[in-house]
Amino acid sequence: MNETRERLRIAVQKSGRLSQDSLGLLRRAGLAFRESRDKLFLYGENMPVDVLLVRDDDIPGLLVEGSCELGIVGRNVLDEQRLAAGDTPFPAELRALGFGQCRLALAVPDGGPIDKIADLAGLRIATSYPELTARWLREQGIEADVVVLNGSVEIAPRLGKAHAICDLVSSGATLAANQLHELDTVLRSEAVLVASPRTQGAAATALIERFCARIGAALSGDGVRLLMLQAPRSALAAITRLLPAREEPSVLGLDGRPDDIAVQALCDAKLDWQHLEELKRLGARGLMVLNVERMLA
Ligand code: PRT
Ligand code: ZN
Repeated sequence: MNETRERLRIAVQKSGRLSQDSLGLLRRAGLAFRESRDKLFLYGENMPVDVLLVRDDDIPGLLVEGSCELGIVGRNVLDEQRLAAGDTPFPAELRALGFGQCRLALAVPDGGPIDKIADLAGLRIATSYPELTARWLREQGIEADVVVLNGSVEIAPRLGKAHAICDLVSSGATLAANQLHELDTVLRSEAVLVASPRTQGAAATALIERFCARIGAALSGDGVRLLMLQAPRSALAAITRLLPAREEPSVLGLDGRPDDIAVQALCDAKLDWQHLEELKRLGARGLMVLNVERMLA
């Protein structure tokens, strides 16, 4: 944000694995947008926050140059580019966002000669993440050659281009389909909210804080359920023991029914049908489970 632009810009992946979840999170944080004609820009209608839709690899650079104040990007992309940038001021990770989980893993062919990290010495490793791979090799005290490939890394061993690979894995199906297995995890990754090192001024800082509080409230509701029920007062201890509650439940008396109580409990996603059936057996009535959209402390 500068004197000519009193709005924040957040860079988000245009189309890919992080796009839907990123925009969904912004909407859950209460932001509403109007799309530009070229579909590269979303104009914030109810908060001075606009979205720039770009390739994920461009996001750290846009923040470094100050074209955007915030971004949502995979930690794998952020940390790879941070290592490549050396001493240049680089975007900081403000918080992890709970989607886009994956890991950068070192993987080797099934049934081959490599079965421990030390066996990689002197061999060739194919990856799209040369900086993170080289850092991991240094940490392991191994000298090996890193070959950069920008796609289809998993077929490199079969083509004879490399002995091992270092690639992103989520379910592991791609590795299995290519007769590879993991030897070690190089980096645990997920989508993260990042901030430009160039942002200045009290107005921008205040707006970023407000935006982050909104994101925090939207994320803190994830997986949280509000359970409401009525029950005999005598069942309270058993009910409290049973519930996967995140804090002590609120217990309220009921007018004219001294033996009964109303209970409200914030529960985590473990709350399931079995809990509800057991609550019924304990005498609970009028059970209601509501998804929590957002929470403010
Ligand atoms: O066009 P643009 O440059 O914006 O997108 P992109 O093609 O570079 O990225 P995209 O959309 O594929 O991924 C964006 C981000 O999603 C990554 O940087 C990661 O942070 C995150 N992510 C999460 C993943 C995966 N899971 C993932 N599984 N990115 C890639 N993969 C690939 C992986 O490279 C491998 O080919 O999926 C395959 C493995 O998946 P499994 O489930 O078989 O293990
Ligand atoms: Zn990309």
